[in-house]
Amino acid sequence: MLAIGVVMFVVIFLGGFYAQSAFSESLPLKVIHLTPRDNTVPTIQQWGYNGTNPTIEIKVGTIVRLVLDNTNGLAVHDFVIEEGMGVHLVPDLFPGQTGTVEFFVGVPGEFTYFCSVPNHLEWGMEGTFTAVP
Ligand SMILES: [Cu+2]
Repeated sequence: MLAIGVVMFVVIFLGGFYAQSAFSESLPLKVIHLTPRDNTVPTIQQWGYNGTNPTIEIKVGTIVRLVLDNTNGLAVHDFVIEEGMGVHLVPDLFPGQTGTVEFFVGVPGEFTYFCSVPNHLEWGMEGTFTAVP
Protein backbone atom coordinates (compact mmCIF):
# COMPACT_ATOMS: atom_id res chain seq x y z
CA MET A 1 0.00 0.00 0.00
CA LEU A 2 2.90 2.35 0.69
CA ALA A 3 4.12 1.91 -2.88
CA ILE A 4 0.65 2.68 -4.25
CA GLY A 5 0.48 5.75 -2.05
CA VAL A 6 3.81 6.98 -3.32
CA VAL A 7 2.74 6.50 -6.94
CA MET A 8 -0.49 8.39 -6.31
CA PHE A 9 1.47 11.22 -4.70
CA VAL A 10 3.71 11.42 -7.76
CA VAL A 11 0.74 11.42 -10.14
CA ILE A 12 -1.15 14.09 -8.26
CA PHE A 13 1.61 16.55 -7.47
CA LEU A 14 4.11 16.52 -10.28
CA GLY A 15 2.39 18.86 -12.69
CA GLY A 16 2.09 16.64 -15.69
CA PHE A 17 5.26 14.58 -15.62
CA TYR A 18 4.46 11.16 -14.29
CA ALA A 19 6.23 7.96 -13.49
CA GLN A 20 5.94 5.63 -16.45
CA SER A 21 4.79 2.72 -14.31
CA ALA A 22 1.44 4.41 -13.81
CA PHE A 23 0.64 4.31 -17.52
CA SER A 24 0.07 1.91 -20.37
CA GLU A 25 3.12 0.64 -22.20
CA SER A 26 1.26 1.22 -25.46
CA LEU A 27 2.00 4.94 -25.35
CA PRO A 28 4.60 6.24 -27.83
CA LEU A 29 8.16 6.01 -26.56
CA LYS A 30 10.97 8.42 -27.46
CA VAL A 31 14.52 7.51 -26.52
CA ILE A 32 16.92 10.40 -25.96
CA HIS A 33 20.66 9.93 -25.50
CA LEU A 34 22.76 12.59 -23.81
CA THR A 35 26.48 12.56 -23.08
CA PRO A 36 27.98 15.15 -20.76
CA ARG A 37 30.90 17.15 -22.05
CA ASP A 38 33.10 17.78 -19.05
CA ASN A 39 36.63 17.38 -20.38
CA THR A 40 37.41 21.07 -20.46
CA VAL A 41 38.50 23.27 -17.60
CA PRO A 42 35.24 23.95 -15.74
CA THR A 43 34.67 27.63 -16.28
CA ILE A 44 31.43 29.43 -17.03
CA GLN A 45 29.45 27.85 -19.87
CA GLN A 46 32.15 25.43 -20.99
CA TRP A 47 30.37 22.21 -20.10
CA GLY A 48 27.19 20.80 -21.58
CA TYR A 49 25.11 17.83 -22.62
CA ASN A 50 26.28 16.55 -26.02
CA GLY A 51 28.48 19.61 -26.12
CA THR A 52 25.70 21.86 -27.34
CA ASN A 53 22.78 21.25 -24.92
CA PRO A 54 20.35 20.31 -27.70
CA THR A 55 16.76 21.48 -27.46
CA ILE A 56 14.68 18.40 -26.77
CA GLU A 57 11.26 18.61 -28.40
CA ILE A 58 8.70 16.00 -27.40
CA LYS A 59 5.01 15.65 -28.23
CA VAL A 60 2.63 15.63 -25.28
CA GLY A 61 1.43 12.11 -24.62
CA THR A 62 4.87 10.56 -25.14
CA ILE A 63 6.93 8.53 -22.71
CA VAL A 64 10.54 9.68 -22.72
CA ARG A 65 13.39 7.33 -21.94
CA LEU A 66 16.31 9.62 -21.20
CA VAL A 67 19.65 7.80 -21.30
CA LEU A 68 22.56 9.70 -19.79
CA ASP A 69 25.86 8.20 -20.86
CA ASN A 70 28.66 9.20 -18.52
CA THR A 71 30.91 6.39 -19.74
CA ASN A 72 33.68 8.77 -20.70
CA GLY A 73 32.85 11.49 -18.21
CA LEU A 74 35.31 12.89 -15.73
CA ALA A 75 32.77 14.13 -13.16
CA VAL A 76 29.53 13.06 -11.49
CA HIS A 77 26.36 14.11 -13.36
CA ASP A 78 22.59 13.82 -13.30
CA PHE A 79 19.59 15.07 -15.30
CA VAL A 80 16.72 17.17 -13.96
CA ILE A 81 13.76 18.92 -15.57
CA GLU A 82 12.77 21.89 -13.45
CA GLU A 83 12.38 21.45 -9.78
CA GLY A 84 8.87 20.40 -8.93
CA MET A 85 8.39 18.62 -12.24
CA GLY A 86 9.56 15.35 -10.82
CA VAL A 87 12.10 14.37 -13.44
CA HIS A 88 15.38 13.55 -11.76
CA LEU A 89 17.79 10.83 -12.76
CA VAL A 90 18.96 9.21 -9.53
CA PRO A 91 21.38 8.28 -8.25
CA ASP A 92 23.98 10.63 -9.72
CA LEU A 93 26.17 8.94 -12.30
CA PHE A 94 29.82 8.51 -11.54
CA PRO A 95 32.35 8.48 -14.39
CA GLY A 96 31.97 5.21 -16.26
CA GLN A 97 28.27 4.84 -15.54
CA THR A 98 25.17 5.10 -17.70
CA GLY A 99 21.74 5.78 -16.26
CA THR A 100 18.15 6.07 -17.44
CA VAL A 101 15.10 7.99 -16.27
CA GLU A 102 11.67 7.52 -17.84
CA PHE A 103 8.78 9.92 -17.63
CA PHE A 104 5.48 10.76 -19.26
CA VAL A 105 5.05 14.16 -20.89
CA GLY A 106 1.59 15.22 -19.83
CA VAL A 107 1.46 18.98 -20.35
CA PRO A 108 2.72 21.35 -23.05
CA GLY A 109 5.28 23.98 -22.20
CA GLU A 110 8.90 24.98 -22.26
CA PHE A 111 11.08 23.72 -19.46
CA THR A 112 14.73 23.78 -18.53
CA TYR A 113 16.74 20.63 -18.14
CA PHE A 114 19.97 20.78 -16.23
CA CYS A 115 22.55 18.98 -14.13
CA SER A 116 21.93 19.53 -10.42
CA VAL A 117 25.43 18.62 -9.29
CA PRO A 118 26.82 21.79 -7.63
CA ASN A 119 28.21 24.31 -10.14
CA HIS A 120 27.41 22.26 -13.24
CA LEU A 121 24.46 24.42 -14.29
CA GLU A 122 26.64 27.51 -14.00
CA TRP A 123 29.31 25.74 -16.03
CA GLY A 124 26.85 25.26 -18.85
CA MET A 125 24.90 22.07 -18.26
CA GLU A 126 21.42 23.30 -19.10
CA GLY A 127 19.14 23.18 -22.10
CA THR A 128 15.53 23.50 -23.18
CA PHE A 129 12.90 20.78 -23.05
CA THR A 130 9.85 21.65 -25.11
CA ALA A 131 6.62 19.68 -24.79
CA VAL A 132 4.54 20.43 -27.86
CA PRO A 133 0.75 19.93 -27.99
CU1 LIG B 1 26.90 17.57 -14.23
